[in-house]
Amino acid sequence: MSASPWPTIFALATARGPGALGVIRLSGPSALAIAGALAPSLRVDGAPRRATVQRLWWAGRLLDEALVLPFHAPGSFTGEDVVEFHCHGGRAVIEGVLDALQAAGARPAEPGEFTRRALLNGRLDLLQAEAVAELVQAESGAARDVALAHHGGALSARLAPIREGLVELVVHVEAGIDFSLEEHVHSVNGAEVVEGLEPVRARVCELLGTWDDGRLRAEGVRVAIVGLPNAGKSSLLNHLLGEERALVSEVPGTTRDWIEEGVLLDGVAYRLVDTAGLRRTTDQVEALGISRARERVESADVALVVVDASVPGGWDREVVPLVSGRPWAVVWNKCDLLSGEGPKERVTGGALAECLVSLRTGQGVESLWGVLRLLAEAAGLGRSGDEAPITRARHRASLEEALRAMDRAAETARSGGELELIALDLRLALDAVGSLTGAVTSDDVLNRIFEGFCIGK
Ligand SMILES: Nc1nc2c(ncn2[C@@H]2O[C@H](COP(=O)(O)OP(=O)(O)OP(=O)(O)O)[C@@H](O)[C@H]2O)c(=O)[nH]1
Ligand SMILES: [Mg+2]
Repeated sequence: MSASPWPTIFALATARGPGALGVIRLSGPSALAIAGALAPSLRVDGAPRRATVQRLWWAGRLLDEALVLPFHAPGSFTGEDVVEFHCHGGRAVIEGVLDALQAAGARPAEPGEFTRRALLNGRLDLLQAEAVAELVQAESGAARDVALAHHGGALSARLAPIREGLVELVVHVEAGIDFSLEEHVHSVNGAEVVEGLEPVRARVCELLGTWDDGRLRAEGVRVAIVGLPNAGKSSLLNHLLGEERALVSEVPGTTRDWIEEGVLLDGVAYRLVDTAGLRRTTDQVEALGISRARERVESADVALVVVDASVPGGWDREVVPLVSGRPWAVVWNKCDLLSGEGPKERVTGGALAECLVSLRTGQGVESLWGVLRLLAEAAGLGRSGDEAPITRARHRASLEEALRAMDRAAETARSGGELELIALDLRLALDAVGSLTGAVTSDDVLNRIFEGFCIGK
């Protein structure tokens, strides 16, 4: 039995609902004893990590015949004694086993509680714990690759030299404070601090430079589809998805609320957001839709402006201030209705690309994917080429905090300021870096991170 101070917890680790298998996890000091109470033939003191088929009973009733897999502390995911029950995935079977585990003395796990224990028992650091959630949520190959790199410790490894560099500097500066009167101790001077900070700073900046790429790979590229009513925005969404997801009609103002759907392109997820056509309207509901459309564009990484090429006034220059600030392109649509060469109007205001298509006949639509890729790359996709980029706002905020503290320390050193002040800022930088891996982390931060987990992880 492990010496864990926490109660024994359980949860269904696989998705709820009928399935071939439902895996239930049990972790904590009483895990082996509780497993033994359900599975009388289980040898709880037997070899760990050996799966055996067991009949599970409770209150004289047979609940399932399941594969039971015990792990002994500390050699388990959580670092505690753990038992996995690979049950038949039917609702009644799963409910029966979960009820029995509770009756036998375990309690239902909170979201992320298994991973949290793994963290607290030193089985994972915080970046790796986050990667567990990233792996569960990964929709694209790109997101999976980044999550696996993080899970394998690649990002933590990038932070190690940053930490070491800062620790070395802190030691030097603090020695300078403590032994300033002793001649045999070399007291650090300002120039040495500034010089010593240089390579550490460069590493932090390099990591910060991976943010856009990392976020786009991990979360996907948010693409806002905007334009005047009836331009063909919903037709474009449907075309890119390959299904009739949004209503298309000749009535201007068909789309009211925004519609978001994901699609994969070259292993990267694109989150396409169709929005209400932009126009002045007295219709209250439509106006609400339009204001939501504006919000979606503001939070998008890139935008596709759809324009009806067949009508004069199809190009709406008022859209430019809305989409600028992110890479955007113009999709001239309805080219099947054009008699001459191309649209008579010119786009004004910095579009990255233009393409001429007919979403009705399919003319030119092959170019749309290339345009999307171009926009995504302009937004930063693939820019870092880094195996383990930073992916979360938390990562960026901590690194920026470290950078600010380092810059303050350098400034103090340059202007011949107190060593105490320099040491203080260096320690703050160290804390900020430490908060990334969880070396220095408050309960509040942990709560916020694990809130995002699902139960059973
Ligand atoms: N001729 C022609 N008609 C098209 C083309 N693309 C879309 N349409 C038609 O244009 C009309 C409007 O298309 P939607 O996709 O609903 O346009 P929208 O921009 O989503 O419109 P709202 O939701 O009202 O803002 C529909 O009748 C479509 O069938 C095209 O390439 N050629
Ligand atoms: Mg529409």
